[in-house]
Amino acid sequence: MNLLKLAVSAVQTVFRKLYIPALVTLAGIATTPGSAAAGEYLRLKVLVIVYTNTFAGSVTSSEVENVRREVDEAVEFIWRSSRMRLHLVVDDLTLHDYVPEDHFIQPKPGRYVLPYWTRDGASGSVVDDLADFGYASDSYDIVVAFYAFEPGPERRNHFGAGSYGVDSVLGKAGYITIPMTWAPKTFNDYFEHEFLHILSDIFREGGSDTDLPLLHNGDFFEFLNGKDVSYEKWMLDGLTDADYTGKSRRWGTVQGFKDRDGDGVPDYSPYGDDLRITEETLGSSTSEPDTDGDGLSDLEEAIAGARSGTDPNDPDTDGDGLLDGDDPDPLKASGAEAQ
Ligand SMILES: [Ca+2]
Ligand SMILES: [Ca+2]
Ligand SMILES: [Ca+2]
Ligand SMILES: [Ca+2]
Repeated sequence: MNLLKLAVSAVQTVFRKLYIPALVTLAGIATTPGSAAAGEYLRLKVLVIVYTNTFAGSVTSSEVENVRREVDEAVEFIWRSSRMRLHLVVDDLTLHDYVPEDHFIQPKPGRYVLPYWTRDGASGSVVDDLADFGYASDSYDIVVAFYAFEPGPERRNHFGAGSYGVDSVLGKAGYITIPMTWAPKTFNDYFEHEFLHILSDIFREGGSDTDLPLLHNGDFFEFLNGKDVSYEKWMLDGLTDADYTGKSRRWGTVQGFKDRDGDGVPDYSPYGDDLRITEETLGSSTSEPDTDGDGLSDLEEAIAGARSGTDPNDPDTDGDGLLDGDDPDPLKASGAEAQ
């Protein structure tokens, strides 16, 4: 670069820094410091299998529907908790073939877990089922197998959820196994917990120095923070944008999105994805980071609670007279007792 070019370049930089904002202000157009017209999220592909018929019980089609609904809630929870940086694309497979007892392992006596292989290499493993249905290698990042399991009195506490880490099935996918014993009440807790194990694995194997520690200290966390604070949300929220999208990994793809006001909330779902929360689903402005002017940005509103947010179009969501941005608990009217 010669001196003249360097000088021109410097002048252009100064011009951009000083004069363009000045002109925009003169023209009466609001500018947002640090605004960006785009953002990125990590997209992981997940296959959710439901085995409806096992030695330990069977489930009805409405119970299968319930699993699908719960998984959908978990997808929204993960989207919200990650500050809209992690989206799961979920495909479904429901299998009615009988799964006999000897397909399960017992990591502890009497505690059943469905692995992806079968003991003694017998046919009918999860891996065999995936091959039978023609799933290609590396087509998913995570495979989850829910299975019918109704513990009788003699099987009380004899069940377990688990995860096997990445590179387990279909080439690179991590594997999660969850009995349907707990559905629907504590179902999502287990899904989200096991999911975090796999996510930790994906980050670590992908060369990230960010680990997800304390995965089994949820009870202690609850003791410190109270029951209303989600441990899984805290973990996901603690990761930076660079943790989610800054590394190139074998798992997942990084997807760009339009964000004209730079508030971190996508204007709408990119083609092919069904993002659970966008400016479009919220009905919020794509040109104002704080649509209702209450001091909380549209992103802060959307992620205010573990499973719900404040209203980006209502400055006082709980109607107690305190603006959402000034309200220590904007989801509960001050003075109201916990339900
Ligand atoms: Ca936006
Ligand atoms: Ca707001
Ligand atoms: Ca609001
Ligand atoms: Ca309020």
